[in-house]
Amino acid sequence: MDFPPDFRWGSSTSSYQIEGGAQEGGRGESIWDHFCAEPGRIRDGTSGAVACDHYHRWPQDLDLARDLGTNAYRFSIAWPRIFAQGGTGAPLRNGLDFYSRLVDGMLERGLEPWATLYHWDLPQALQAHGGWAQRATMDAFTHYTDAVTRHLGDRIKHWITHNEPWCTAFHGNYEGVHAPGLKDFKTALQVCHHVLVSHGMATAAIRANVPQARVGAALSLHPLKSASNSAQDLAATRRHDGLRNRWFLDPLHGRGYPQDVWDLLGAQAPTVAADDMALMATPTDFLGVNYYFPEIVADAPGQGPMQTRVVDCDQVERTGFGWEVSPQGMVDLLQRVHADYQPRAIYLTENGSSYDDVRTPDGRIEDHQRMHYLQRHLRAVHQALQVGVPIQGYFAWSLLDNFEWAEGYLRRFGLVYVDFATQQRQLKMSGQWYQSFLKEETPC
Ligand code: IFM
Repeated sequence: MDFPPDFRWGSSTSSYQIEGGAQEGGRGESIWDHFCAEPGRIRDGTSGAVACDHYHRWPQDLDLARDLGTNAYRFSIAWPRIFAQGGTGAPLRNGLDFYSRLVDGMLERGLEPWATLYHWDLPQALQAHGGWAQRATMDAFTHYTDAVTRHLGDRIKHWITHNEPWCTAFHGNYEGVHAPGLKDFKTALQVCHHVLVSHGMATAAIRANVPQARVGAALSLHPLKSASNSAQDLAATRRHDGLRNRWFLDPLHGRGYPQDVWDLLGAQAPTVAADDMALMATPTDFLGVNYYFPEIVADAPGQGPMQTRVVDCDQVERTGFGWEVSPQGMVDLLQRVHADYQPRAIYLTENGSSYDDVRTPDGRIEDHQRMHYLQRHLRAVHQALQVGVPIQGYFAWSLLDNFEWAEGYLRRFGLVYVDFATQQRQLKMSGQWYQSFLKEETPC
């Protein structure tokens, strides 16, 4: 199975999920440190304070990424390591130096660095002043972006402004299951708006500092199916798509917010300033797509902001996390995004699965299901490429088992198993398979 010769093959991680070292180098508190300390927020009562201790063990982790045979590595920068309070003063030298060493480590190992600027660890000091619901946070984010790109832009050419703005806004501020744990739809929409505008502001800052930068955002997108062919369910699916997918895709591609959703929001709609829509539409070089699962949608009067519900269908295959496994959904989604929006390039910036891994008596991790998941999704990428979708790379989520947000350490997504008691790493069978696939020894 042929993939383009310059295709990026990678794995993906994020700062709060792997770094640990929460007290080191002058790092400030993030909203996730704060959230995890509140009883009942995290299913197993843990936090990312130590996580994979990547802060100290990064050379070993980058060795693992290199040994997989990947040529790129996606990671994120912890904003509170660079600005402990998130303000507009001088950046923390220790934080910049940490990422500088990390990036040098990637380059020494033949891994192209792909940096995400915001993967959810907002400085708590900013949240104390309203966080992303305040426009000042957009300025602070631009200031942080400016400092980081001045320092690392000589070596990092690929920049992702935000990871999954949907989660930032709605998991964090409407459902209350992620930090900061609010449950207010209007706030969530305002947060979402500021995140999307700040994407444009940051893009300009990156371009100013980084010659030949390639910039994009990573969106969590879902292919949707209607629960039935009834007019009600079909209309509900369209509304659900409006908030889940088009609310992000449309403004980033210069179309403004989808009018049908805007009309439904009424007084909940965000406040939009004069230049906001133009900023959100700042041209990018690629779209990052994080694909996990499709959703089946039914009409549900009175339920949720779009009067829709996601139907649980027991006929489908699911991961250990309960997420539907649908490689065809990935093909459908990629084709749809290409047809409707024509981004210059698409990267699968995340895709992966969580299962309960167990060691065999002789100590191996035989994660057949994850391996099979990976194989089928790589075939789906290939299928989408063959019908003309401009996919230029695939980043498996995740290199390592890590802190899975509200689920704590109960969900393992890694190609590498982490024993959190000893911090021992061990390549799983899925990781071995990816390795042999990348060496072109095994087809997918
Ligand atoms: O672990 C997360 C990641 O931080 C963002 N995308 C989805 C992953 C799995 O839930």
